[in-house]
Amino acid sequence: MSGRIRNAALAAKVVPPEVAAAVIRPGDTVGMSGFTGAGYPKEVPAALARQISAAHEAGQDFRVNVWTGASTAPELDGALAAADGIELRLPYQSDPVSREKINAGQMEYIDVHLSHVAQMAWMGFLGKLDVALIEISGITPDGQLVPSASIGNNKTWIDQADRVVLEVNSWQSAALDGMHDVYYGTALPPDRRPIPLTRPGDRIGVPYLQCPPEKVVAVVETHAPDRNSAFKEPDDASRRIAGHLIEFLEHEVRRGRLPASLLPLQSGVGNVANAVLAGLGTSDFEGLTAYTEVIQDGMLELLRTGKLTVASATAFSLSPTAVAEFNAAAADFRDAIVLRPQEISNHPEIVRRLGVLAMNGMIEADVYGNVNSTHLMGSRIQNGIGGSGDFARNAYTSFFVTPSTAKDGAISAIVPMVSHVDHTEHDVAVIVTEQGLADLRGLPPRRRAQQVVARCAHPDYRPLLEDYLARAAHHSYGQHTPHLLAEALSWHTRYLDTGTMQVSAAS
Ligand code: 0RQ
Repeated sequence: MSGRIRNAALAAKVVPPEVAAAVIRPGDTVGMSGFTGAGYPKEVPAALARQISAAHEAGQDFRVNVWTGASTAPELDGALAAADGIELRLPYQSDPVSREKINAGQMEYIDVHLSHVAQMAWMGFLGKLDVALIEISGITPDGQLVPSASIGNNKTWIDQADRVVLEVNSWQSAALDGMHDVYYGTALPPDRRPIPLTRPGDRIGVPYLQCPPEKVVAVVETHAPDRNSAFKEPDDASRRIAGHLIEFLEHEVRRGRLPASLLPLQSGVGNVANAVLAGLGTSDFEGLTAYTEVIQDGMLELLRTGKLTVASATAFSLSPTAVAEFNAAAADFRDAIVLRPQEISNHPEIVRRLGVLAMNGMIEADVYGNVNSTHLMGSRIQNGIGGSGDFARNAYTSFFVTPSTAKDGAISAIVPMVSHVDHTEHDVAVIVTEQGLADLRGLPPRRRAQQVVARCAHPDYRPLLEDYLARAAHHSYGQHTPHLLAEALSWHTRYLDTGTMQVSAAS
């Protein structure tokens, strides 16, 4: 035993992963821990996948519904999807095997705002939760659960499930103990009270997850790393996006629209977001704070250098190098990092109160500022909306960033009309590409379009977009938000027909 299970009653429930997996039956709904590759169960899902495969080989139907915090890793989503073991998945995922199954119509997927998931479960909108399968990093002598590298929806899964299976992972740093803040004060309407959080570093809850011991049906010990891929070194486009954004923030400080230490930062996942954080590291800003979902490499580095004084999130999302650095010095970060349930890290009330600066990636934006974060060519899901909507709608200023083209220039990320809408023009304040930055605040639609095309579109596509807008200005049904509907939608079909938006557009 690793010594992480300090409660005798729960230590007596330790079993091998296969025995724990057998608690899960065909048709069950399982709430699993895990958020952006951190804190997900490592061994029971794989054992479950083997049991599902064996059942399929014996001609039996065996699928489960999987709810998580957000994306997990190959040992969970990948293994279960490869075994054709998932009937329905929610909320955010980024697993390539699952993505293929979802886009082939073989797996159901519900894409939900991350702050909504817990309350949807409490309200009963999602159906019954049978099992909670939760990675933790330890158990206290009095049976409280020390969370792992993410909290996500674990509080809710433990509360709602009939049966709880725990994976106690001794690979996770023991210094995580004390870093979490689990708020048990949430309620359903009409009994809701204000959430008493007014600064990103406030602690309003308790450090441990609570679970009645009789609900725990199995405990498994593991010693296995979180799996996250390494970030790419910021490329030229990412560095230019970061540069535009930082110049804008400096300008806003000079105009008196932001304090010198800015407002709490939220940064999405991915390489561009990481490059922006790296850019902030070399900027003159000091005393920064973060109220975000994930702490990725760039944010850890800002904490290490002292540029960032405090970071609130629900999970880590660190590359293998950064995770090794964190685990070696986790105690040094304990006062500067607060991990919370995702219904609090992403809570609209708090995001609005703090005045968060929200920076998220996107697939494409249209000239009027509507943003597609999820669907390639309007129908093929990439990941999911994740927390981007929680932050974008409620932010002080919401930024969306992307390179101006995809697929080696064959696709423009600025289009007349997005092929799928995740964030409407009402929730998008600033669009940034490597070409420049369009500040859409306070602009009516036609002026927004002019700014987006002039500042953000790639020069290869700018004339096509200008031409579109010029003709729409004459032939559109209405002149408030001019569009040529058939042509707007044909941008995407041009790519599907010919492999480029541009060649066909010119023809
Ligand atoms: O396809 O993999 O086949 O090459 O889309 O593109 O550039 O690698 O994407 O890592 O920057 O993520 C929006 C997906 C961007 C992400 C998104 C193709 C492109 C590639 C992926 P290939 P990149 P990035 C908090 C915030 C929603 C959730 C969120 C995301 C693939 O930021 O998931 O914000 N956001 N959460 O080639 C067709 C276009 C394209 C395109 C890119 N315009 N048309 N294909 N691609 N642009 C965190 C959480 O919530 C957990």
